[in-house]
Parts: sequence; C-alpha cells; structure tokens
Amino acid sequence: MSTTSLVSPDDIRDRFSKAMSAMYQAEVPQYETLLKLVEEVNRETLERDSALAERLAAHDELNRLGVERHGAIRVGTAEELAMLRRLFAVMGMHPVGYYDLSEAGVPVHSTAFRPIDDAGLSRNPFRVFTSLLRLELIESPTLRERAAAILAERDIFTAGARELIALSESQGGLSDEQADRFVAEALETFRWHRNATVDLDTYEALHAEHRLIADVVCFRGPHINHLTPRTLDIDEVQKRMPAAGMNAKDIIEGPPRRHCPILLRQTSFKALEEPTHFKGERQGTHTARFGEIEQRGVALTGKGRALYDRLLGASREKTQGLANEAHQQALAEVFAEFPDDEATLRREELAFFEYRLTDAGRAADAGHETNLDALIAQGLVTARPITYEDFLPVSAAGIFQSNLGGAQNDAYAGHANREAFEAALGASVTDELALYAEREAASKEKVLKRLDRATA
Ligand code: OOG
Ligand code: NI
Repeated sequence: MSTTSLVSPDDIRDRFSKAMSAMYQAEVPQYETLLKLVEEVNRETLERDSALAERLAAHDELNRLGVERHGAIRVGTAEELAMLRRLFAVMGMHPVGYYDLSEAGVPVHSTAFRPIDDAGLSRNPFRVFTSLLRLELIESPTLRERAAAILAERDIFTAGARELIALSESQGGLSDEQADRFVAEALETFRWHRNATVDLDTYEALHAEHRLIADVVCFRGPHINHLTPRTLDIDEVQKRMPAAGMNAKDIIEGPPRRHCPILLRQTSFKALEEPTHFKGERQGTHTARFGEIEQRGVALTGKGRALYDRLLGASREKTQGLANEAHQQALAEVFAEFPDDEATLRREELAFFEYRLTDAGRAADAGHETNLDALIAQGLVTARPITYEDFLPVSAAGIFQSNLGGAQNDAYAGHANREAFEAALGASVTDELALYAEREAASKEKVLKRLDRATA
C-alpha cells in the first residue's frame, strides 16, 4: 500500500476527540451545558481582552481553543493498559509523565497519553489521563483475588479495534476509511454501560474498600469519566456554574489567578449519581462521571516547579477548609513570592520559552550577537511562553477525591512505583520536562543559526 493513502495520526486523533466529545455530550447532558458556558466565557474574555486575543492568535492557540480538551479513564490490568498504549499510538498519543496518586490516598498510578510534537499539539492537543488500578494495595487477599478474577474475564476492546490497531502497526497507518472505522470501534471501549458485570453485594464490598475500585472492576469497560475543555477565565466559569445548574467542586485546584498564568488550574462539577443495573435483577446507583474545566499557563522548569511545589505545600495549612474565594486569596498571598512577569520568569529560568525571530530579526544584518537577552533587547528575537500540556498530581488527587466523595486511604501512601507502571505499560513514559527543554533548546538553536547565516 502506498503511504500517500494513509491519513495522519493527528487527523485520526482529531476525529476521535470530536467523536468522544459528541458521545459524552449525549451520555452526560450537563457536559453539554458546561461546554456552552465555557464557550460563552471564552468569547467574552477575548472580546474584553484584545491583547490576549492577539497573543493567542499569534501563538496558534486560538484555532485549537475550541477543540482542546482532555479526558480520563481508569483501567484494571496491565494487559488493558498495554493495549491502550497501542490504541492511542494509532492517534499519535504517547505516554508522557508518571503520576503517583497513592500519595494522595488513591490506589492508582497514571500517565497521560498525548501528542508530543509541535505540529500535533497545535492541531489538536487531546490528552487522556490514564490510571492503572493497583490491586496490590488492597489489604484483604479475598477482595484482591475477587477483583482480579472479575477483571480477568473482561475484554475492553472490540475485535474490530484489535484488528485495526494491528493493521495500523503493520502498514504504518490507516487509510481514510479505516480511520473512520477505527474511531467508531475505539469509541466502544470508552462508552458507559448501565449494566454492571457483578451483583450488588460484590459491588458494595469493593466500594467499601475504595469507591474507585468498584468503578474500575464492576463494569465492562473503562468508561470515560470526564472531559475537560480549556477556559480562558476559570474563576468566571466557577462563579457561573451554580446558576447553570452545576454542583461545582468546592475549590479551584492549582496555582492562584496570576498576570502570567503558570501550569494548570482546574475545577469540575461533581459526579452524577446514575441508575445502575446489577446482576440478580437489583437496581442501584453508581457515581463516577463528571465534567471538568482547565485553564493552562506556561510550563515550568525543574527550578520553577520546585518553587511551585514549595509554595503549594506552604499554602496548605493557610487554605485548609476555606471556601473558594478566601482560599484563592490566601493562595495568592503565598504565591506573591513567585515572579509574575515574563521577563523575570525567563531570566530566572523558572519557565520554558520558545524563541522566534521578529520581522526585524529576519531582515537583520547586524553583528554576530549570540546573547539572546541582547537580541531580545534589540528587538530581533521574541520569547513566548510554552504552554503546559501535562497534569499535576496534587490537583489530580483533588479532582479524584471530590468525585469519589472525598474517599482517601492513607495506607496507600508512599508507594510510587514507576518501574511497575512501565512494565505494565510495556514501554517507558517520556519525561515531560525533557520535552519542554528540548523544544526551548531547539528554538534557541534555530534562531541563532538563522541570525548567524544572515550576518555571515
Ligand atoms: C482522573 C483525575 C485526574 C486531572 O485532570 O487531573 C484528572 C480521574 O478521576 O480518573 O483528570
Ligand atoms: Ni481531568
């Protein structure tokens, strides 16, 4: 087969993320309401703040804003995780980052499947936060074995999905028609099933150990548990959620509101109680699915991240038990120590930037200047913040907990095990910091090379 007839993985991901969003809107009508609210606030924000609109347009962020989102799933076995890795690879999504949630009392560890190159990110940055249940952390051997036996019986992939994944691997991609079939088949894995695979007693026993275990073990597949559009003003969306009929999470996770946004701020509407049919003709309910919103800022370097982690830790006591507004206020006071202008963030190497030549830079025939600060001062080069494309473990734990009724088990803590996760995945996860650093370094090199040629 000639390669020209294959569609790009970016294109398949774009189709898949749209199909997933349509499915979730049909399954969870509140998510549709959330999308409308986010669109409305984004529109108002861009109208009010033309500088922001111009910046986003110049950074190719405006065109992806409407399609940008992430989702999350939870799987039960190494085989499921390894197959998902192959499924996501068809769409140009690769495992980035390792997140240990045991630290926060949730018995999972996770990665994010996402595009990694610039072109893929700007086309559609769809990411899926994927967690693997850690049965080994369940204390009761009977319950552990019962859960493992139930999981061993299910196949979360359709035969069609398995075939198309293998086909994509052997021919190096999919044709247009195969891609459409792949999207339809892959979607089946993430669909909600109102029929549990177990009886109510089993469900309740697993639920009593941890609500998340029941969520992963008792259903036919890893239903998508939320989708998350990107907002330009998370404080405003949080404020408007109740009037739109949504039960908003108590506080916004992540850093406070800032002039130069950093990393990621997130909030959600709480999971809905949904009627569920159990074996033995028993009716019950299950609470798992919710909607989330996120506001993204610049990616931080290791140094910036250490400062973020330290300040977040320092804020914990001061924000404990506060309602969102007071919480944000207290957080902002602690974060006053974090520089809030692009020049300082760059100079102190707290955040990652991408360097580009300005029009003047492209026309330059000035000397052999290699100092980027000097080139910026001369107006030949600009530095723009690189958007953070990943997740935050403390925030993720907050999102998990608010949707698990605050369930937390401290006995799970202290069990980070990246090697075990990678063994289950069948691959190593890419270090997210290295990706941003490479992008920054490559942009620097390109700019200096161009100037060097211009001045040679
Ligand atoms: C995942 C929660 C984490 C995020 O945005 O940090 C997450 C889950 O509840 O399965 O999605
Ligand atoms: Ni999320």
